Amino acid sequence: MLNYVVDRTSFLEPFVVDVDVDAATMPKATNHLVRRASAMRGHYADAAALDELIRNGDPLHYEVFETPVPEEYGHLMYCISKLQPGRVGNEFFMTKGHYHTVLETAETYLGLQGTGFMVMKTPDGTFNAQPISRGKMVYVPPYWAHRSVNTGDEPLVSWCVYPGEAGHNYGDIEDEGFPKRVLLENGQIVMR
Ligand code: PAN
Ligand code: ZN
Repeated sequence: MLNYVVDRTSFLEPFVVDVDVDAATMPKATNHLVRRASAMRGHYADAAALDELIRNGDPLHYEVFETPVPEEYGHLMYCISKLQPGRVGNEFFMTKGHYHTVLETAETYLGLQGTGFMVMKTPDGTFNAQPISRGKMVYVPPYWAHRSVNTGDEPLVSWCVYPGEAGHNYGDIEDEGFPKRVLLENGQIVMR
């Protein structure tokens, strides 16, 4: 018989969670994070365009639905991320982006609806961007800060999974900024 000792990692009973893939919600989510345009100050190049958006109703930017498990080594956090379409000036709507506090932790993002990019950066400044849409899974390896960008005209919905102990570090990438922005220029999606 395999012996096990429950010490580093909480023991849970198995469970099932309802995920409404079409509506992009977890109906019984206990955590529902909502970020409106006003939560995005400092993130877009065109601060005046963001202020204008905030004055004109402060629209919903993105939501994250989670039913959390212990934030511990061994567990897996999972969530739905739903980012609205739109632009601030010529820059596509995006999430704040973060490093994981435990930098050596990865994340998978399976695209469910919409189209966009996962833009990523290492602490030494290396940049990468991968397309995401229904049926594409972006693997965000350890060490990479990550931000989703919606370049389409419907919500960009993804299913995220990451280690329980990962945590979110927003401050460092906010100070550094991502090396490139995703913009609409002359009808073309460009990164620069
Ligand atoms: C995702 C993100 C979610 C929102 O669950 O947290 O897309 O983006 P921000 O956290 O950058 O505002 C994830 O990457 N979790 O680790
Ligand atoms: Zn993450």
